[in-house]
Amino acid sequence: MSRRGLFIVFEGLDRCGKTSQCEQLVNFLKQSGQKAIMKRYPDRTTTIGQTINNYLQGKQNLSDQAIHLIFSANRWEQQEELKKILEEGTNIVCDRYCYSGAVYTSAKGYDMEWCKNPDKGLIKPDIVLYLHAPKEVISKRSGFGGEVYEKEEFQQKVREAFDKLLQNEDNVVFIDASGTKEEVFELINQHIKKALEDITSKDQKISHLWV
Ligand code: 2DT
Repeated sequence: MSRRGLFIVFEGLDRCGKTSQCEQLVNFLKQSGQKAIMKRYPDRTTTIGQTINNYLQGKQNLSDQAIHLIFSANRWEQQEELKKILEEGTNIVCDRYCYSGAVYTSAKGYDMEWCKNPDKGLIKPDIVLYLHAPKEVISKRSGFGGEVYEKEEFQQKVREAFDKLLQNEDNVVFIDASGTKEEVFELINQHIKKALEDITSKDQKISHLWV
C-alpha cells in the first residue's frame, strides 16, 4: 500500500549540528530508495523570507511581535505545498519549524502561549528530533556568525525555553548531540526507522498542531 511521506523536523540551538544531520538523513533516505526533500525555516527565498533575512542580519528593524508573526507567515505560506508533497509520498526533512518560532520569541520574555498561537493549525510533524548538547560542547564548535540571535546569553535562554516546551510535546525525541556526526546519525536513524514502520501501519491522515 502506498503511504504518505513522513514529516520529520529537526530542532535545537544554533551550532548543534541540525543542518548537517538533515542533509545526511535526506541522502540516506534517497539511498534506501525513498523520496525525500529537505526544507528549512525560515525559508529566506520567498518575499516574506527576505524580510526575515534582513531582520536577522540587522538590516531591518521590526518589533518583536511583528517579526514573530512574519516567521509564522513564512510557514503558513507553504502549508498547501507541504501537504501536497507528503500526500505524494515524499518524506520531508525540515531544519527548524514552529518550535524554534515559539522558543526564540519566548526567550525574549513573551508568554509561551502567545508565542504558540499563530502556529496553531499548522501541519504537525510526525517526529521532532531535538538535538541537544551541553553548553561546553557547543561552545567548542566553530563560532557564531553575526546574526541577531547569535549571542551566548540569548542562546542560554533559548536552551531553557526549548527544554521546557519540548518535554511536553508527544512527537519529540531528545537526541544527545554531543558525539561525532556518525554517532549522532546512528541515534537519529534508530528513531527514523521506527517512525517509518509506524507510519506504514497508521492511518494516513495528516495531523495539525496545538489545536
Ligand atoms: P537559521 O540560522 O537556522 O537560518 O535560523 N527563528 C527561526 C525564529 O526566531 N523563529 C522562527 O520561527 C524560526 C524558524 C532561529 C535563523 C534564526 O531564526 C530563528 C535562528
